[in-house]
Amino acid sequence: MTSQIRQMLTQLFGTPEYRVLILGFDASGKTSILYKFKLNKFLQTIPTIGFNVETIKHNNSSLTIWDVGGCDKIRPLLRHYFANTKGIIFVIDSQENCQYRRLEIKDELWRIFGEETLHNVPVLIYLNKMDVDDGLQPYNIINEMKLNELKHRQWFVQSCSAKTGIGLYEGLNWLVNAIKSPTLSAAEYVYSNRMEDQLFEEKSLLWLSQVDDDTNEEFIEKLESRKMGHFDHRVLLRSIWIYLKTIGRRKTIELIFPCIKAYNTDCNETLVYFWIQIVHYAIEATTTLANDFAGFLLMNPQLLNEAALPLTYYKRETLFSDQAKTMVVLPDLKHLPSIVPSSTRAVEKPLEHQEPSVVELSDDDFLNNFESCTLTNWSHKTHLRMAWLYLTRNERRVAVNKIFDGIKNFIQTSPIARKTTFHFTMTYFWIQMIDAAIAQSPKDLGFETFISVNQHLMNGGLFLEYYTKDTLLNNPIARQEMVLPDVKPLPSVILRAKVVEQKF
Ligand SMILES: Nc1nc2c(ncn2[C@@H]2O[C@H](COP(=O)(O)OP(=O)(O)OP(=O)(O)O)[C@@H](O)[C@H]2O)c(=O)[nH]1
Ligand SMILES: [Mg+2]
Repeated sequence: MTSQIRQMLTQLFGTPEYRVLILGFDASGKTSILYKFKLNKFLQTIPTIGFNVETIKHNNSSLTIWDVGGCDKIRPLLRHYFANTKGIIFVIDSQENCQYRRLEIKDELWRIFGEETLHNVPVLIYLNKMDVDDGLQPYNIINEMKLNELKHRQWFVQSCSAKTGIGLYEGLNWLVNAIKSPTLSAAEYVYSNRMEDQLFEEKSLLWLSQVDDDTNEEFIEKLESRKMGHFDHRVLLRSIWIYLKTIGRRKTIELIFPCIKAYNTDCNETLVYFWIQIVHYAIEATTTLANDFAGFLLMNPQLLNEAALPLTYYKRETLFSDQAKTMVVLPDLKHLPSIVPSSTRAVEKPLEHQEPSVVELSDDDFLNNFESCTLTNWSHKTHLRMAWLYLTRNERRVAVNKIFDGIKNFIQTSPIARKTTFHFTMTYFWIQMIDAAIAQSPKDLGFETFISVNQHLMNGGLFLEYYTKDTLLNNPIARQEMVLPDVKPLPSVILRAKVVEQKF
């Protein structure tokens, strides 16, 4: 709806045009950024003598961007470019390790802030060259440039790389919105209507498919030593999730606020508390054994709805009131979900206390131990992992044979399985359920993530949705051969595979 209205207004009044200046010291990457926007290419540049000017279209606006060379001789002439400027992009090289030069940058920034003609003009600071390791982080810049002392000025620090393009559009989105809504703070910007559009959906999808290559411990270490390259909503959720699971709620609240404040000056206490509550609720409601955040998000994608979810509990004016920013205020649209800790929830127990052989062994070791009948655990989850491994590593017919033969062999040989007897239909039932879940899940998931997105498989009584007890359990024939379900048909993997083939 909002986008339709926007479209109509654009048709009536045309595309708004804004003049934006890119400033910053020499070689910080101004020209590279300009041409990454214009041509989507990382060009070989030479130091700019004079200026480059390009017009780009962004979010229904037209930006005329002036890139003025950063060398000392040109700087005093900059003033001539200031008139009618609606936004400033100031580029800082994140690899700038000379402290003296950083002091010069600070002086230059504050000189710009003091310019009469640039009064009220929003300033986006790009911390460029993030593709190179160990660079400065936004909080270094916020502290060193004393940005917190700025009054009556919208500003935003965005890590980026002209080389890879990362962060560039996030920054530009902020700038365009700040130009259009002069009173919007950085946090409010995220919750403004514009985030409800396609851009937001793309971001959510990206977050959902993101693979974390650091462990939870490494993540917390980076967070607490203030080495996190950026602090976005996904980072907030993951911090809360790890803290809640490891140190409990009271300590989470104690630790999370100083952390956020170190990275982001726009810390709205009510919002942070809101996310703690929502993540806590999701943990309680999700009986996942998996200890990976990506799996948790897959099961709770609503958490990524950074903009809309809080506004289903709070009126916008309440959430962004001065009071809500500095102390927790209660929601005025509906109650926050309440947390009733469940004593039976498996997730509370450390993973290693549950099923050591399932959790600790590598996939190869697990299968070797199964085949040599030395596995020390014969639980439902062990069955699932064994069948999942065969089905994901072999063609279906081969996998089914291996599972049938493997189980029979294990039952005959292993002392821990003596009490079990082989059940043909039951085995086939689980193979079918696991195969159907594999067909529906993203590829290349580890076992724990696979299980966390297919929690129904952990329900050992799932067969009762398909068979009556009499047909499956009290029926000797079902033990010897395949008996068809009498409640509803099993999911058909072959059919689904065909549909997928046709689509592509
Ligand atoms: N690795 C890396 N190098 C970058 C990046 N952005 C710019 N550079 C390099 O930094 C150098 C300077 O880039 P320019 O875009 O010319 O810098 P500038 O700020 O326009 O410099 P002046 O015109 O002299 O003021 C070039 O060698 C670029 O290739 C980046 O994101 N990553
Ligand atoms: Mg240049």
